[in-house]
Amino acid sequence: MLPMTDEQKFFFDLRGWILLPAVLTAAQIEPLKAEVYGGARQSYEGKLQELLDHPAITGILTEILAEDPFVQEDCHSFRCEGSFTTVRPPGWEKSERGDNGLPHVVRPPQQANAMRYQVAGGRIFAGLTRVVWELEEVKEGQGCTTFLSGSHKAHFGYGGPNKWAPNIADSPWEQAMRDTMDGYSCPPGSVAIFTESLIHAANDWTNPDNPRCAVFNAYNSVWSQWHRTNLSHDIIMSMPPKRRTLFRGTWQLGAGGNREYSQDNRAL
Ligand SMILES: O=C(O)CCC(=O)C(=O)O
Ligand SMILES: [Fe+2]
Repeated sequence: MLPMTDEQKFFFDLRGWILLPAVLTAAQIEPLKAEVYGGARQSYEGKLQELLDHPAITGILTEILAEDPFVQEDCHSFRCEGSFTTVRPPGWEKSERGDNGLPHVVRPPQQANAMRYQVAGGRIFAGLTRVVWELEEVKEGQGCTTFLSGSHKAHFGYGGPNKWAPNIADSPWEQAMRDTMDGYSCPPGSVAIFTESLIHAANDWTNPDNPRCAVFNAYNSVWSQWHRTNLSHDIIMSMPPKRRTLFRGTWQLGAGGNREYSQDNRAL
């Protein structure tokens, strides 16, 4: 497990997202791509499950989702609560997504909530966190996920009529916000990590050279849950014991804490 560097902490706190370029080698990417192009819908089975607790991200997730006393050798100190894959051929349009590419968050960070980005006592707690594995080359401005950097710490609303809306719907500043959003270019095998309190959006895939082939995994604190788990006990049992603990029940109090996954200790 690689610890999160001070540079990564600085930029994650400042912007709400970081990119880890070229984490995977070409030889490592090939079987993962074959699974996604072959129809894998999530990252729970096959080789793709190795991405769930890949050593390049576990140190970062431990830093931004856990407290030191809960960091153990035999279990992960954070939860995985969702996964999906996407294949977007050249010409794919954001209208294929339910949200039509509307910039959104999990919950608006202007009001307190359990999924919110926080910093206290010199530590980050990132709430619902997304890890995106890009298995094909990405060129900025041609369809990657985009971010309104810094918006995870916004104190004022997005300008829309409903302060509880988890998106910028009907804001008179929509175009100005879209124009301010950042993207990234990266080689295949790179990872983007962002807090879901950050305004972010899906975009038309206009890159004519290759499809987008990406895996989106969602993580949270061992004490909180946003997504309903969509994963069978049998698939979890096919994972190594430590990886299984990503899916244990969402609680902690008790002798020895909550360190093992089992059929009657699973997040539902
Ligand atoms: O499809 C995309 O690029 C955006 C994905 C997204 O909204 C998310 O991961 O929460
Ligand atoms: Fe999203």
